[in-house]
Amino acid sequence: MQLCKARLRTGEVEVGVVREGRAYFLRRGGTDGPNTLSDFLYAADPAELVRSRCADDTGVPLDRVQLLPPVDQQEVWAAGVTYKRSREARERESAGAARFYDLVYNAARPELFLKATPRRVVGPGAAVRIRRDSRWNVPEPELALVVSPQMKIVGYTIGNDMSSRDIEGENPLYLPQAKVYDGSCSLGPVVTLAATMPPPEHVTIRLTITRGGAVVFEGSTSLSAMKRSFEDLVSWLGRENSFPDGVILLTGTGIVPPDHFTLERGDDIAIDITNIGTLRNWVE
Ligand code: DO4
Ligand code: MG
Repeated sequence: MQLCKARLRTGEVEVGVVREGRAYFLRRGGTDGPNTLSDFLYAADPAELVRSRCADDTGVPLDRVQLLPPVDQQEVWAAGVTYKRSREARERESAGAARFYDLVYNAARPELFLKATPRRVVGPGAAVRIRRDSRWNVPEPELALVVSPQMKIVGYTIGNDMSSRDIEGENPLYLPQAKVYDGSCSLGPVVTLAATMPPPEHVTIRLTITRGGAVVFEGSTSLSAMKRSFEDLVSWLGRENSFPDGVILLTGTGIVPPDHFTLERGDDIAIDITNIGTLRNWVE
């Protein structure tokens, strides 16, 4: 089962269940809720609550609504160097600090960083940004975990951890500037409920970058190439850290374009993940 958050032509924001290219909006519950996407996702039985709130109508084609990023008040965090490909790329870009990437890849404690606040997140079809003070930028296609305030993984969505490789490579202490800026994160198009997600070995992540109608980069990886388990990442994230609104956790990238590649303004980025869909953005 997949849920979305959408803005209608009237300007109203609704939560919907997505089936065969249509969104079926869910009846709100007034002052007691459920009202927000989080209310549905964090319910004891999200699928049952969705079924009980689904209006008996014909729904709306998805291309007639503006899909919003599936985030309410949550912070977005990210894990890093969880795939060998990411470790290797970082070792090359950060000659002076290469050994730290090898250390973190093999350590028990993962790299975790605050990636975005909701205001910095864009949704499907919107523009992600590259920093004006950077020359080397890439998208990072990542599976995103939707985690409840009780630190339970309730769903999955697609995340793009936009990164400035020259800033990160110059000095690892610049990581927050390489990673966190306006329009640096994209999420969507839907949240697939945890119970309906296939096991990692059956999940493929694909990245396609198109420039002026021509594909300039294509890559894919299997989720099973990830070094750490989701549960391990979530348990480290929850150490000495509470998330009353829940949290979104990007799980790291296993796809890095070759070192000569950088994004340009106007590029189209499509990230496809099995059983979630395709998150498309353009670069501003
Ligand atoms: O250490 C830098 C960031 C790593 C990252 O974002 C990733 O591996 O996806
Ligand atoms: Mg990343």
